[in-house]
Amino acid sequence: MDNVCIDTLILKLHDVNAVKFGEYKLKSGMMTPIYIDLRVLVSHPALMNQVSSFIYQRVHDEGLQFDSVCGVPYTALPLATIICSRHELPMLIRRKEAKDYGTKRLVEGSFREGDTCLIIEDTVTSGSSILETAEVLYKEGLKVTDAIVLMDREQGGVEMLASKGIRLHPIISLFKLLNVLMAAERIDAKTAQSVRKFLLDNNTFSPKEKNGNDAPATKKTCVEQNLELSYGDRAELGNIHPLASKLLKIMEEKQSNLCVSADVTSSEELLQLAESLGPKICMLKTHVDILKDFTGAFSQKLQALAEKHDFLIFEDRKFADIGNTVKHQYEGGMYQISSWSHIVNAHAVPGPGVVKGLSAVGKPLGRGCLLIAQMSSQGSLATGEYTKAVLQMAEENSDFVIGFICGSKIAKRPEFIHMTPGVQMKAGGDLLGQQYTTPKEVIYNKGSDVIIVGRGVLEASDRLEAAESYRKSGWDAYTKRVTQSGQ
Ligand code: 5BU
Repeated sequence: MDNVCIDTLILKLHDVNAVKFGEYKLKSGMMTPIYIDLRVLVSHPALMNQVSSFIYQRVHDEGLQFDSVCGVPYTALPLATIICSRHELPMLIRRKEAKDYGTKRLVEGSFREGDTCLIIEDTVTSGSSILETAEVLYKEGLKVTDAIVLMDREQGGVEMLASKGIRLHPIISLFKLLNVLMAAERIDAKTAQSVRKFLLDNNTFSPKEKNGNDAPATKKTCVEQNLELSYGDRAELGNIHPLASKLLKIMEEKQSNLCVSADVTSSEELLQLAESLGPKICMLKTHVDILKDFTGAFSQKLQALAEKHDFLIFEDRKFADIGNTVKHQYEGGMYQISSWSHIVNAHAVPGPGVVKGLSAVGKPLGRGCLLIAQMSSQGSLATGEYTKAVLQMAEENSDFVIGFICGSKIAKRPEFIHMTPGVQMKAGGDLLGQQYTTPKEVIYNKGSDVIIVGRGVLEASDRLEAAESYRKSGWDAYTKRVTQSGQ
């Protein structure tokens, strides 16, 4: 079962209206912004066969052992029938109500006490329908250890059934479905995000039932299962720094993980860049000390453009002194960086004092800091144990540190943002040790979040066109990564 097949199946299900977006009521009475209606499958025999093949393939891949198969009535019943008929497996039918004549049996078909029955279901929300069917089977002396479901709404069904001793094997998860529909432009990012939020906020399983622990189950589950959260999902995480959340929202809304490094020497040129490239970027990086004509008025104009085009300003100051000194460097002097730059960065060389000093100034202003965990330059000493120590320093100061400058994803916590400089369309380098990697390599293969591009844009004959091609490249690599996660 390769990725392409699952993606195609998802699109076909969407084509036949088995997936609907709007306001719908679930069996439980809960309102939902996404509705899965697999009853329509009976009108599409080819699709019905494909779905049955996927289910059987999963049974096979998992190496499941059982004596008979039972589809949860009614939608999964024909699916179970196709599978059993095709593969000559004995099937059982669970009646919804016992007939009031004849045998009055609730389970039709032959079986022996102690036989294991595999359950097949079309959609799972809480898992209660599967449990109901399992309980009827238990009463007849049958065992149920596994269930296969085509669509898992990821609202706690897996956990609930596991707590009752049933392993649920989902074929398509709603998070995956949203990513595929978004990549195919069937739904927009906003819709996907609001559905994800609904799913995260409406987990039906309380672990309390099982072990007395009150912790909410769903948010953890996504991360534990190593499912890639979208930028939008990460923006909503409970522990996230407000500035990191803001940046991730901008990225999701503008479909841009591009930060342009505005390494120019005149304020006017920098402002022109901000005005023209603003719509394409999530962040503008500055080296304010290379400007020959910096003024307070310039920083105000830059802030106005950041507001207008909705991007953040990142002054690449690379603070690297004792806490007391960086405090002054950040707040005072002629640049007064803290007054206009949303984000700054720092080397971890001086130890945690550098973060404490910067935080004393920046935290009350809602600013954030990136720690330099790795550098793009050849022969950089920021590697191995040093990088690990930087990660540790970030963990201990996550009320101010929002992420890293790094070559690849180094932190598991989705609250941290990874930003990578040294990016051009072609791998290579310059004469002074800079090393370049491509947007696809950085975002798709290395798992970073933001590409930082300077000369790749600045030296292009058409800067706007170049920025757009970096934006598109970075965004395509991200959508591909998110779409393929969790499989
Ligand atoms: P380039 O023109 O894309 O090579 O510019 C890269 C920018 O990122 C430039 O402003 C550097 O100062 C900055 N940078 C970097 O290239 N590598 C690093 O490791 C860090 C910053 Br930290």
